[in-house]
Amino acid sequence: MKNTNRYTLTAALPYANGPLHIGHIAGAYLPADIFARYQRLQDRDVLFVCGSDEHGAAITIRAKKEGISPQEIIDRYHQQIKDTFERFGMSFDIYHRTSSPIHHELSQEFFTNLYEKGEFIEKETEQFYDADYDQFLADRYVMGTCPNCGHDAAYGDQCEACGSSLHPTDLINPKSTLSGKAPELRSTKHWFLPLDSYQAWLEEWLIEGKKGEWKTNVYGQCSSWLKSGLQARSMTRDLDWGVDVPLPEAEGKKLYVWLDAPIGYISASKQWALDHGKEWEPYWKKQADEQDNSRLIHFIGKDNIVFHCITFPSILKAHGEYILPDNVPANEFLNLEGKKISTSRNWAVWLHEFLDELPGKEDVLRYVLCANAPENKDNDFTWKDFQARNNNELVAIYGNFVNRALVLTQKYYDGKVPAAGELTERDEELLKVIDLYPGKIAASIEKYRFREALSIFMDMAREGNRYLAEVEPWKVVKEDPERVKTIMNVALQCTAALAIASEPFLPFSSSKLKGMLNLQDKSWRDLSRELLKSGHQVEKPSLLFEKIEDELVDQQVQKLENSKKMNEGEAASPELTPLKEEIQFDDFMKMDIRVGTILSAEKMKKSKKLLKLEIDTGIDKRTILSGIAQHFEPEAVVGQQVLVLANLAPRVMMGIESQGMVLMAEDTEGKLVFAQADGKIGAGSTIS
Ligand code: B3M
Ligand code: ZN
Repeated sequence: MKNTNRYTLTAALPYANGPLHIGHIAGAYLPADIFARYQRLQDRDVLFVCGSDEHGAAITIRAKKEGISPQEIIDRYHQQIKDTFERFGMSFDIYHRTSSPIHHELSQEFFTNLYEKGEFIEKETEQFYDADYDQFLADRYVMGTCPNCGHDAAYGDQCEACGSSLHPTDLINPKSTLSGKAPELRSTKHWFLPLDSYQAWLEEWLIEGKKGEWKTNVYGQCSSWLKSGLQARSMTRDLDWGVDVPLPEAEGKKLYVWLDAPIGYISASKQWALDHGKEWEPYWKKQADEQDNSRLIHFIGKDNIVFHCITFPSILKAHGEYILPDNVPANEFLNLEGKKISTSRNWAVWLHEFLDELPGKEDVLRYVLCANAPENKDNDFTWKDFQARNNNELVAIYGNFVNRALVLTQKYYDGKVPAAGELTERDEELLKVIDLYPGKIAASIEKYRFREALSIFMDMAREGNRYLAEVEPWKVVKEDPERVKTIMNVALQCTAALAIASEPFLPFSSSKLKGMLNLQDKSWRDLSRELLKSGHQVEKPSLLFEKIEDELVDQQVQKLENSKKMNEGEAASPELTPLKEEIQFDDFMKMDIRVGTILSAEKMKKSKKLLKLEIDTGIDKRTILSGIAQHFEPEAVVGQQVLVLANLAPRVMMGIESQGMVLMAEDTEGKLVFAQADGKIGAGSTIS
């Protein structure tokens, strides 16, 4: 039997390279907070940790983009993220950061521990190097043409057009995003974790051991990773930002961010123990009796599954003194108004902006993001649904019931809970709900089914609301005031149960309602059909939730649309790649630009971006692949006169030779337009 008294709960460490949005919250943080609050309410020993992930290319790319140091980036966003989590009611025991000395030391200890055990393989590898910047290039610092789909801005680790994962040396025409030049290949030594040698153990610990226990989306992804066979992964990088590799011969090398980041959960725990005079080992180290091992649960989004289920457990296993994750209930992704959330296109609801613009609506957002959580498949957030759930559920059911119960108690009994008389069957029906529903909510939370748990909570409120609507105390009170005392006692017991059971999901309104009921000292263990004793004083009520009007929703939708337009405009001035090096007049004179006509156009099967064009250049008819498929339908460009760079060296993409380039420009909307071409085809470029 597993120890169910101590829990070590972690929430993915957000990169300190930008603000939080609702996708982060729905994916990892809200489920974690619900689970942590619930376990504390069961009087369990919970350590709930999080912190900023402050290393890796995500930070340095942002710093380069803004022309400031990585330290300035992480200081800005670490503070903003920490504040925003606090305002949103995230109940971490500590929100730490991986740039801290305690984290660097622990990460280096881990590395040294594995190094001294001979767990790493040392290997010389070829890596791209930018001579102008005198630095090796991390995968995201190399861009080029995707060998699979021809996308001309694929990154060294992934092509975002066709999704294939790449190695930088796969790219056609690779360029450094620092100097814009073609990088050199230089050899460099790195230390690899031979994940393949953990394959058998992972198949036993995970595939056998977690079958039926872990969520199918998580278990499925791990199985396919293991089926495809694990490869050795480098645990060090040539970077100027991160945790130093603690080896004399590793000058200038840093730990791979996915080696140090999960260790951040442990270093945060160490810091918490220091801050509070506590022990951190019981939450992370194997205990003499494994029954006393803490239960380690990682709350993450699906893009972090492999690191939390394969890499980090292998590192913990190799170290030998640590417990392993008991569960990793990863969520899928949340979309916004039917589209993928995109930080670069500002297609997001930023949490700090939500809290600024909709003060007092933290619980509404928690409610909606839990009710719509992408627990087993991607799901969508719309402002209309946000309004509907607030008005039709929180206001019309939960808030309405609680308000009626408290208003009538004030009106009839000056806020004193009346003694119940003889119970009718109908009373018994609602009291049975109070007996049963908290247990159902608990069972769902224990299985990480938070949507289900929340809907059971709302059903309990619905039953209370239905009870009052059916027994109508406001009518009965004239001829049978004794009966109404029983009704109001029963209704108030239900209100008290809702106040306590809502805390994991809706901590702000739970605290407010417990205040109105004078129940501040009551907890889950006190839940019962007789929680409120007769004579107990309750306070004058105020509304738990306010109706949300259309204009508030319209404002938010308009704000999204505006940011989309603005971003399309910004796209017209792509800041992604720095200005290329200066060319001379003679260089320009080498270009032969002709006016041509598009004779035919067709989409390419394996590419979202390319159209295959047949063009009459006046000197010949030729094939050119052009990255305009997302801007024009093939039939719309046939007959179009275009400017063709006719003496560009041919290039093979997806097996087809492209002989030249069609010149395009971007308008202020970020749409591609043909560079103006009119005149007889074949006309050459003249310089005015
Ligand atoms: N910083 C989050 C992400 O991939 C990553 C999580 C680390 S958890 C140790 O966006
Ligand atoms: Zn591609």
